[in-house]
Amino acid sequence: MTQMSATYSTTTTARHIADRFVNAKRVLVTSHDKPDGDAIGSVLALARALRQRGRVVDIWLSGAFDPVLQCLLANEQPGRAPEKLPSADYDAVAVLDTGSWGQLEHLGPWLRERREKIMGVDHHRSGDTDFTDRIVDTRCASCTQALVPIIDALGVKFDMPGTGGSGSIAEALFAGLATDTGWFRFSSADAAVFTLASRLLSAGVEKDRLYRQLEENSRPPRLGLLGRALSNIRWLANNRAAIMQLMPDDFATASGSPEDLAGVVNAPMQVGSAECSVLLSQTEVGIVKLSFRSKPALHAGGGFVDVNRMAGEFGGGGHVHAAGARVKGEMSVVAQQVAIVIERSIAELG
Ligand SMILES: [Mn+2]
Repeated sequence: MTQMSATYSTTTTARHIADRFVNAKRVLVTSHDKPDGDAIGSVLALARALRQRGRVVDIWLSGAFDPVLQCLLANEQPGRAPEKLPSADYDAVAVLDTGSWGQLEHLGPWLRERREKIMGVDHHRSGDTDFTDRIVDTRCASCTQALVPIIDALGVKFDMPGTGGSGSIAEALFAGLATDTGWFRFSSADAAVFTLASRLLSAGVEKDRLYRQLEENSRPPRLGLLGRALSNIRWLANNRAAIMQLMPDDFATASGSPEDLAGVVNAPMQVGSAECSVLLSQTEVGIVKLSFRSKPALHAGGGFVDVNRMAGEFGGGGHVHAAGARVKGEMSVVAQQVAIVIERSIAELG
């Protein structure tokens, strides 16, 4: 499980990581379970860069992911855990966008046996993996941003005009950067992010097409689930926090699945007083999935709800404004626990 750790930090240089990859004949590149846009963008960007350097690279993805992300894969056919585990001999393994064993459930045992071959690249604050060589750059808004110095050290030119089309390194980097910053809206989208975005757009990344493919490409059940979530919204702490719940019945009625939930947790953030939103969803008996979002209050000097910490109380984690957790228990009990944690966090904020 994710835990705050002072020792989860960079141990080496981008140059050293690049050299280790160049010295490997065959490389496996993977990321956390249920990969998001940044996880898949990171895996694709590094795999494409290493192939340009003549390495044989296999991509492995673990668990289900939002089907809209399929477009990023282009012609790529990644190995999929847990259905299948890698069987080739690898000289090096890259684990991207996570440093948490809890997020590596399906490939975890396979990875633990190859610990000395693994290099990690991440931008999260906390982690409990113990790979000797890793870059943990929490200043980066996405893992794809943290990969750029490594790709530069590989000597691969991903930002020349005309190198940013569909299936390119630049497109994969941009996809991670855009999705992890809420399309450049979150506070993490700083000057360095826009500088990188500019570099990628100059290469020819088609951001309008990517936006439509990634953000305006949901299936109808998403709206069904959004409607059902909004219909049971509960406001806490003077309308500063919202809780929504989706039960197996809701998924059945909407003909939806957890992959259709992308963005549903964000809806309450349209409300001015909302500083925190939590979506509780249940599709398996006895398991409640928690999704947290927060935004700073509008009033001057307002702090914000750290949902990474909040998710941590439920064995999960993420970022200060977006985090998640999986909890064993009944919906009504978990919802009550979440409400208590929210009330307390907001009371602490004042
Ligand atoms: Mn990320």
